[in-house]
Amino acid sequence: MLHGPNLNLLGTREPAIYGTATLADVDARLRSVADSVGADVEAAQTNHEGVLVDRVQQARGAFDGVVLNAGGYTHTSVALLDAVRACGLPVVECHISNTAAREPFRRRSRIAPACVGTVAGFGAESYVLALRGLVAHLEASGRRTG
Ligand code: CA2
Repeated sequence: MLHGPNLNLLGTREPAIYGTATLADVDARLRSVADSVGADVEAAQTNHEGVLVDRVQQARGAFDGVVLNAGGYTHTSVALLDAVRACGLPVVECHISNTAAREPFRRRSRIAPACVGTVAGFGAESYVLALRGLVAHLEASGRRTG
């Protein structure tokens, strides 16, 4: 699970858009859902584009797939698109808010073309749905190892 910029602020500001769950709450819930389906989740957050690129690159060989909430870099980062493409793993794009219903600049995702799918708009539950989608995708494609 990779969390991008400003998501460390979850639960502390803008609850009307991003809810009241903290990042620690999200990660704890993901671990519990992962446990229930026999998967392991490692979570990391960074505010830095290059670090996000590093993390996506490093996922290859270490994980079966990635859930990625790239935050604002979703809409701007060709570097992240290239990293998602290059990592060769299934990546599920995830957003707390319904980006399609917000400002026009949030409607375009740079990374979506390289992702297996996108979940957006379900609050913190988006992460759970994204994880379940990723596990289902791995099972259907015979790529689940853990
Ligand atoms: O809805 C999402 O998950 C987003 O990825 C969140 C990003 C935004 O730029 C994307 O368009 C959609 C922003 C993350 C900011 O997170 C905050 C959380 C609490 C308080 C302030 C910011």
